[in-house]
Amino acid sequence: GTTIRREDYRPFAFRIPTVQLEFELEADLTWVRAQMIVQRRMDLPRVSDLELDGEDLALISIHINGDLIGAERYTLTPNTLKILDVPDHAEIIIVSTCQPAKNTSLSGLYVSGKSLFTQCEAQGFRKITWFADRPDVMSVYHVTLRADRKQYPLLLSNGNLVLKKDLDDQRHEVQWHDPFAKPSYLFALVAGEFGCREHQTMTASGRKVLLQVYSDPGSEHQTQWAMESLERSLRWDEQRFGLELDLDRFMIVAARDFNMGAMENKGLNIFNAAYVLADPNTATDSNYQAIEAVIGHEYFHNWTGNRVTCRDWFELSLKEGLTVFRDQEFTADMMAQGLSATAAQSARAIKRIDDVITLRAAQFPEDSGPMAHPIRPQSYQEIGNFYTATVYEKGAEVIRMMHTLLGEQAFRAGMDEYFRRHDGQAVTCDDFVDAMNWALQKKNPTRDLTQFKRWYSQAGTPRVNASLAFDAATQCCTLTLSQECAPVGVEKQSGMKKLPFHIPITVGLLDEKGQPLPLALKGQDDQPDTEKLLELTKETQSWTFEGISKRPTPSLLRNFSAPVNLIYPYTNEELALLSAHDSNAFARWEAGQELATRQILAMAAIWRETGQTPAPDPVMIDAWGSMLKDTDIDAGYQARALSMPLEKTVLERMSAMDPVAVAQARVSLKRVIGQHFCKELIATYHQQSTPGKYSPAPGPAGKRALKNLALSFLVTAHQKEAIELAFQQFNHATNMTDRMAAFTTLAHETQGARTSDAITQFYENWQHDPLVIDKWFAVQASSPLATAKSMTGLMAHPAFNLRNPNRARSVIFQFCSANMLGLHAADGTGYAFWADQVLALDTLNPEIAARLARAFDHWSRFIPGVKDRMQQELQRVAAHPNLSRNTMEIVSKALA
Ligand code: DPP
Ligand code: ZN
Repeated sequence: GTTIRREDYRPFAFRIPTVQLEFELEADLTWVRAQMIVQRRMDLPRVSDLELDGEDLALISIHINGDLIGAERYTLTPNTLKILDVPDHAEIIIVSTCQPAKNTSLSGLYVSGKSLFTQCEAQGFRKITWFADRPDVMSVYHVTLRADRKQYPLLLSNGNLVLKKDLDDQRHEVQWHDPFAKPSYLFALVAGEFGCREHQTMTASGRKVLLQVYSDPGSEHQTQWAMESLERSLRWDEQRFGLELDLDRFMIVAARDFNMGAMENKGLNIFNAAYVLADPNTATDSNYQAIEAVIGHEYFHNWTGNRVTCRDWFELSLKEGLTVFRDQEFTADMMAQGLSATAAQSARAIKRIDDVITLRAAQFPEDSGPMAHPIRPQSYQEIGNFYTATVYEKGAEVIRMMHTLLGEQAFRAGMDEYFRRHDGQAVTCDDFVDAMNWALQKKNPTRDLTQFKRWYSQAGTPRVNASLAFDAATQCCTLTLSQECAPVGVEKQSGMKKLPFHIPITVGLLDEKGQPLPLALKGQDDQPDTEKLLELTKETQSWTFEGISKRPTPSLLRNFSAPVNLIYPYTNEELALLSAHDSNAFARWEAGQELATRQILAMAAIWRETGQTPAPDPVMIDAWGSMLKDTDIDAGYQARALSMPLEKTVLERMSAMDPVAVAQARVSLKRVIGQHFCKELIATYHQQSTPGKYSPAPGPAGKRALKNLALSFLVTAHQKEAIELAFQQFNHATNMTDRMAAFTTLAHETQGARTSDAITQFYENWQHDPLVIDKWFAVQASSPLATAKSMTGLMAHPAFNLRNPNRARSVIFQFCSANMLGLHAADGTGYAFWADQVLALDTLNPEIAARLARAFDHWSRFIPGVKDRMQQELQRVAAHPNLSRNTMEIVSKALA
């Protein structure tokens, strides 16, 4: 494939200040007229031809300044239209057609159900009309939509509604105007029949705005939470960042077929229905939380992404990292709202824990594999492959580190400065850091973020080794931190010399009772705190604390203050001390997880040798017992603390990954705990009931999480009474959270007629709701009992449809990336299934196929036997003729 490089960026030689689009919308053939004002940029070297992008379009005509031009005035290749020798100022009209019903890629203009939708990020607009389809060309759009009144009663586009009229032939016309200049990737249109929930509200400055949530007719009762989340998002951005909605109306439309989570098109967000629709009977607590987070995320893009956008796609993290950080803070603030200071700290810790679990499960593996890239990549073959956990989640971590280094107030000043400098522009990550640097230096002129910028250009997860030296004679304790980060991914080939990162590390020290010690830096602190932010900027640095009478236990990387692997030679007893007493709720959770991870690793090693798993260290069992009995802590927090670490996170710690051993060891440990604490778990189960009306609020959601965790431990332990409880809960649950929890544990841990009845019954009760049926498929595909053969059976079910990404994800992705035992079955059928599905998806939807292809990124790190078979299937995919550019980039990098 062709590699596109960041350093090759050149500004576009023309401006296109206005675009008028006209559509005659029809599913089979849509006619598009694009009229644009084109002005040659005199501040740049002169380029005579106007080169526009296009894909799968049929050209009908081109006019320049009123004249129809002939074929001698342009050249046309499959993906470019070059108009030769254009005047300095020109009005260009291009008429073309496209075929939405044939568009299975779900990028550009496409059909979903009976409706038409668009998805233009990153490069879908070129499938609608020829254009300079790049984010640094910003235009004011006026859009005219014409379509059949009956089939498409609702016609939406960006901005404000300016005109609506009926036409002859049962058709009608609607015109929209978006007053803000925007890049083409933020264009959107929707045509179809929808139900609508509306809400009038006021911005902080007193402007009236109309909020609308559109969804399939009859699903309006499922959009209340989405609307409430949208209103909360408006308020939060006003309060925390002083940012207001800038349009008269803001629309969200739910689409059943959608490649991603959602899309922040100006004023017309298009969402995967999974992140809009919810009611207590169909959505779980985590669905509710995800909806609020994604609605917040897309809404926050209106400023971080739309008002200030990216210069080119290498700068994607400029908007994504920042907006993920903003949505994380939004959720944390919502969770902590109205709580006491201590309760708020634990609520924020829960959110942080959930985000760190995601980062470790998705981003850390990426950062150590063939697709490793800095948050601002240097090169790509297909930009669709770079909507990654690194750009998003690690990008958010990098913003969070700046927030930690600057503090809330200076960070806010930096944000204000960023908008003051760049509103209405397409800019770079450097521009953002420069604004933050300005704010940092205003606070302290001696500081700067120059070294910090390395987070944008170097990939990989740094490893920070910590050691502690205690000197009883001087009562001093010295903490030494050293960092290393070997080249990863493309860095390996380029022989890049990596430089030390600027790493903020928040630490505390605990005495032998677990009490916090004052941290008096030698000769510096008059009034020492019990927590310190250390800044590691060199390869190795030491800090000496005075007045410490006994060797303390360090509490390191509190709140996960940097996206690094921190290694310290803790004893299990020290970890148990931290897990029982650390005043930092995040670090307390982390210590317990480290204890469990060590157990699983040790058990996996012995299982591999002997087929047996040894008994876990009593220190770990005791630690779990104390956490279980600690009734002072919040139930949601307790549920996180008692959970087993994810298989993926444990695997990442093995030099030769043995997926089956890890899965077996993890389940054995869970079983031992379930058996050991049977009485306590049953008590916990009964204590955490949430009678009354369902609410997704953190309080009751936390109770359900703890109750259902207890149930799952007990069922894994094959506790008879618990299996009975699970069936009862499944049959009598009054909300989907409880029903799904019971259903999952039964389907995964039990077999027999009652279990298969439950599976049948679930389908029969919910077959009318596609999002619930996604859950039904997902539970079966992630079951330890699932095999490639049973997957083929599931895919033959009439409700399965490979073209619907949510359905493909619920079956194929669940099996290939969330089912260790199924994928890694000894007969190799799991691997062959993966390859078959990558190839099947690739002809329909390359973006989704390439995502699935990534499930084999780590093939070379597996144990012999496993890795050879994975490699063979990768080679089979790579050798397939006419592979999409998307999938080709993934498999060729994996095999390189
Ligand atoms: N920009 C979208 C989002 O992350 C994805 N295309 O919100
Ligand atoms: Zn985003």
